[in-house]
Amino acid sequence: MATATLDRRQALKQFRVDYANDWCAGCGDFGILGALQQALAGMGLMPHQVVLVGGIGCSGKTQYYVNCYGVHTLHGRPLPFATGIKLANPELTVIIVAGDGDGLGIGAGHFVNAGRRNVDLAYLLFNNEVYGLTQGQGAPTLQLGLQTRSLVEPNIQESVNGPSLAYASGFTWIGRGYSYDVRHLVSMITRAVRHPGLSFLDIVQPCPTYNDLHDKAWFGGAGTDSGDPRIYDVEATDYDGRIPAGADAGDYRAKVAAFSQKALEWGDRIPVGLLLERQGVTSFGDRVGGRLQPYRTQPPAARVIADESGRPTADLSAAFDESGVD
Ligand SMILES: Cc1ncc(C[n+]2csc(CCOP(=O)(O)OP(=O)(O)O)c2C)c(N)n1
Ligand code: SF4
Ligand SMILES: [Mg+2]
Repeated sequence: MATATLDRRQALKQFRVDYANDWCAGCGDFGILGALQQALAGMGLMPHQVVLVGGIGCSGKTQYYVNCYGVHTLHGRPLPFATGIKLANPELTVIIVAGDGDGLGIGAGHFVNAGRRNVDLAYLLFNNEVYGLTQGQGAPTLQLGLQTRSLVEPNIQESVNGPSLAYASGFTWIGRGYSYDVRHLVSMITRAVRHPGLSFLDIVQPCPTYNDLHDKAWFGGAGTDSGDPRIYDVEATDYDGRIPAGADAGDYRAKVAAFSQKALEWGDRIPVGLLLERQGVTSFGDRVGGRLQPYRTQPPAARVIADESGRPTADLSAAFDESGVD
């Protein structure tokens, strides 16, 4: 059925599944799941146009709970899978759903190198500061000295700042959302997906089972002098993280300096919203298309590679000629 013929409720329903979900009651993952389904429906996408690529973790089960294509990859490896899927079939909307351990621990090398390529993907990082699935070890986003429920002693390692690493690696869109503010998160996921390049959405996601320090009450302002919510919308202030294409070096540096402050702001105030957008950077698909002429009109997924009997039909002579192989 064409999207245009569906009302909002029907559009959302087509991304829902009717089988059991085994996340713990009250987990922040539920807010992300609901926001993701709403965002996909709101963009007018159909399930066959979307691929969710999950890592390993509680977060890595998300693709089972959305009715669309999904791949459950190895721990830390969703980015290489997603890169291949997008390059093979650029028409697909490809979204990574992965934990902070998956993306910034074991998968950190892929994270950095994906940034260099600026593939048109959206990376949704489920940031709960713990390894939820394996019972609460400290994740790379857990700050030095914090002791969450499963740790026998306070965390002995420094944390990784996801937005800063994303910028340093080359991600061209960097934002943050909060899993218990679903309305705002829908808009952030939508913007991350629509960005024509690699986007990183740091989603602050309480894990009520293993992260007993940063729970809903803490994000809501418990323990601050003012009692105000820690989470605030940075775009409701005079902060503007957009860097237009062709910005001069001085403007660029000023934007990045302001971004660095926001990226590191964590404690009594935690900004959500768009933190940085480098506009007009070519995507990896554009670069490949500029080099391999048939790619734009005939990406791998659109090519006929075998006849009806399964015999290969690919003509590799041009590639051999170009490479000088006889
Ligand atoms: C190669 C490999 N090493 C370790 C593991 C064990 N393991 C499974 S999930 C996980 C961490 C999950 O944490 P995170 O990515 O933060 O996801 P969350 O469960 O918090 O959503 C680990 C270490 C594994 N599955 N594969
Ligand atoms: S362990 Fe934590 S992250 Fe995993 S499902 Fe339970 S509450 Fe959610
Ligand atoms: Mg985690």
